[in-house]
Amino acid sequence: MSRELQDLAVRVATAAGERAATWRTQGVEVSALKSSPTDVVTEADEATETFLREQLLDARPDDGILGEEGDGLASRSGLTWVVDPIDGTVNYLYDIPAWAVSVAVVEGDPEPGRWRTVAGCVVNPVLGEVYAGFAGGGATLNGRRLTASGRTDLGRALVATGFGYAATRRREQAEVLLRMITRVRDIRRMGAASLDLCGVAAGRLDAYWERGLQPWDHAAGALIAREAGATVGGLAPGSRETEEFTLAAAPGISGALRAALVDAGVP
Ligand code: LIP
Repeated sequence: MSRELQDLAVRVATAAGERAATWRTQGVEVSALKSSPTDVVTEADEATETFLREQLLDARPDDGILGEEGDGLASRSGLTWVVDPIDGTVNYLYDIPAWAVSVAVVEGDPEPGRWRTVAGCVVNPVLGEVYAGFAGGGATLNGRRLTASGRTDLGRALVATGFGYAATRRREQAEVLLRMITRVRDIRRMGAASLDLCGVAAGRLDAYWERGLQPWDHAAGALIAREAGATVGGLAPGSRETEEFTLAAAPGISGALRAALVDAGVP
């Protein structure tokens, strides 16, 4: 069942990514602002989510939907699809090739920290990269098995993070980064949480952390990173990834990273 759900996620996310990439080449307009003047949504975000919903409900009409751009749909089957039609919206708006379609399916209460993620897919259409995974089945990139980094020295770790849209939170996040930047190899800020999490799964990053992620930002990428052997969760050991805090790291540095983040002032 889990593999079949993964295959459905791959099919619909790949098709949605092709449509979003086509719209990108035709030009993109901001259609609305959300939490701040820089938190934008484009017509492509909305149209891509509509497409994802149609495809998923056509295949599985009793499932629920939790998406970034539309109203929630309660599940009658116990499964809910958690979708981000375009993660990395600002990158998409600027035509920076670091945006993704993220599709996950979760079992139980569709709340991060309470759900059980069953399968997921993150597609970067510009690079032709399809990350996928299912619970207990491992994670892949274009069919190739993924394994998280074997890094054991935080001082040689390449880490990624991100910033919220609210100025006050961005200041707090920058102050933490100021204290962290001398404790790691270097920092990357890609602008799409799903790709950051998949970067940890692929060993392209040794770790990633961020506060303030929405459920659809991390649902698929967290599963893929976990299935690749990364330590994934909140700031406290054993906690789950939520809006409060999301971390994914090579197991050999996860403890040191958490301690350094606490020391750097992460609340
Ligand atoms: C984005 C996240 C990213 C975060 C951005 C933004 P969106 O999601 O994927 O990690 O740093 O501020 O929230 O808004 O592009 O779907």
